[in-house]
Amino acid sequence: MAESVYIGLGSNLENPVEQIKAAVVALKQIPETQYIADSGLYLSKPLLIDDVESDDQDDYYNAVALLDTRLEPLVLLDYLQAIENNQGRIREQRWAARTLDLDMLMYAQLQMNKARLILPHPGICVREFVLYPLHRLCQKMQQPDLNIPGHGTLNKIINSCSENELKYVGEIV
Ligand code: A4P
Ligand code: MG
Repeated sequence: MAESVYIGLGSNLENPVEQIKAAVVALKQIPETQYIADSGLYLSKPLLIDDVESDDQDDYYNAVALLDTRLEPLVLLDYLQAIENNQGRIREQRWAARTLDLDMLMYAQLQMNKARLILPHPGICVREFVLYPLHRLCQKMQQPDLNIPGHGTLNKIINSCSENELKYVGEIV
């Protein structure tokens, strides 16, 4: 059976819009997987953690995509990480600037806590650059609400997350 999976895309290095576009092309080529739709592109201020020397990080482009897949979660993660690597992702430091980050936000209603994969993604409920694109994508799919396992419904969670300076900038074309 195919399962619905939401993927968060993010980039703030080396022409981020082109990085996101290339990632969409690559996501469409994952075997046993269908690319259903995406949120379109958003511009967001970098969310930083204290020990990252990155006060001068560029703004991010972010998006959320919906896939239907027959792949198991860890197999899909392998494909996502291969796409990141193909697009020149260097993992020096967590939360450092990056050419491409592909986060598995949700895999159906699965909850999992393994070293390689935590589901839903731990940041999902506090990040405007995840919640607002996800909400727009659900509206596009005419899906009135989405349950985020362990957290509650998207419509409720989004109410306690400010948009900050998030900006919708258009479709990914
Ligand atoms: N991993 C565990 N769970 C998952 C999951 N659900 N999806 C593991 C993907 N990977 C998952 O990830 C580190 C490890 O997490 C991987 O080995 C994987 O097996 P990474 O992509 O190598 O490192 P990272 O992205 O620097 O760390 P992390 O914790 O994934 O950070 P986030 O949550 O991706 O946040 N600001 C804006 N405006 N926009 C952004 O997109 N992104 C980040 C990074 C920070 N600030 C941002 C943005
Ligand atoms: Mg990541």
